[in-house]
Amino acid sequence: MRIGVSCLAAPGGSGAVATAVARGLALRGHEVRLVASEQPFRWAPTPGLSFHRVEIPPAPALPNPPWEYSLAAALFDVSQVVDVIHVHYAVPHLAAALLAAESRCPVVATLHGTDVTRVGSHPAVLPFTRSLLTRCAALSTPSAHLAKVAQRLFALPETPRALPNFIDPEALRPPATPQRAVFDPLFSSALSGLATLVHVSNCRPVKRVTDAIRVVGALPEARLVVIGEGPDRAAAEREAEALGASDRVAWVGAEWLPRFGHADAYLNPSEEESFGLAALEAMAVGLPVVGTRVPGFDEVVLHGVTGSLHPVGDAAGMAAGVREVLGRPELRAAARHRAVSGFSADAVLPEVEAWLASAVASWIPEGKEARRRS
Ligand code: GMT
Repeated sequence: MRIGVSCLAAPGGSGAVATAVARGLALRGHEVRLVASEQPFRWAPTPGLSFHRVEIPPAPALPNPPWEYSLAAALFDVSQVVDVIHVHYAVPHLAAALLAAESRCPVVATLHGTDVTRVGSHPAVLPFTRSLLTRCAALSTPSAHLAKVAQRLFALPETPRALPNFIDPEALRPPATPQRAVFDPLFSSALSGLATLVHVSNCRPVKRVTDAIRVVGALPEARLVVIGEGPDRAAAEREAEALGASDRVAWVGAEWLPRFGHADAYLNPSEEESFGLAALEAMAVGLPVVGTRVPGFDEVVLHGVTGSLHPVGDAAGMAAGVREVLGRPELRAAARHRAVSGFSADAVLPEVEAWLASAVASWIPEGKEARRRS
């Protein structure tokens, strides 16, 4: 197939998944064009994969740069030479793709979470989002939970297909001998050897990064490494200060990700998580996950088996969960096993491929709109 993929370029789960799908399908012999504002953060040159940058013309008369218009223009170009356009994160990619593709090729969408739960379902845009979703040739979500939520929110005629986030088990491996000391340079020498928790976050309110601080605040025997930037970071730093835990929290860049397997546990206190790619990646390198019992996330992390789940905001419960997983070293292997056996690229990519092929095969252009055969 010739496939156009459209996604957000900035660090985040949807861009990571879109890039992994684009690369994986290219490596399986498809011709893939990835459209974004810049090369997505996980971009890597791959045979069969090309990058199409969205160029925004100067428009001094407009209040904002015409982003959606330019995205549609880039997708219009791509739509001339592909069999299908696959958009990730519905807002605004879906509107731009449907406008661009007209009746030339089908448009399919992967909904990732907040694109529909927080943005697309806002009363100001809900009827429009619903119209766009019903004009897609196929819809997918990373979890069965989000599929149900999307169907209910938008009164969709069919449940979207659940196609989980996935990992490459070869690229993400646990270290042969985990060594906490790897993180010692980030902390004062007095804190050497403390249990190490890690958390990756865009520090949006939905991630509740401040709860991660409260968890480590309640655990004098632990320290926390956060990869994250975003609106709630300053509040999280103030919380650490207030709890007297600043010296046990280090904020680092993404270059530390490959060392995460040396930590003791991954913290994920989100109030909503359609799947939880960062937690899955942590599991792949052998970390048990302590987080919140929110639907979607509980399809990835199994309480008592690969981690410990607690009510949203229950920092004391999560701190107890950390103590529990620290006492159960066998959870490292269980976490790795679940990541590899349940969410491996080799298992998921063929499903994505078949889903796309079926959308292409069953699509009939109807007037100027693409509709499903049903
Ligand atoms: O979680 C974020 O803030 C990033 C967001 C995104 O769209 O980039 O992630 C969402 O999509 C990921 C990939 O499908 C999922 O693993 C995340 O759980 C989901 N985030 C939320 O639902 C909050």
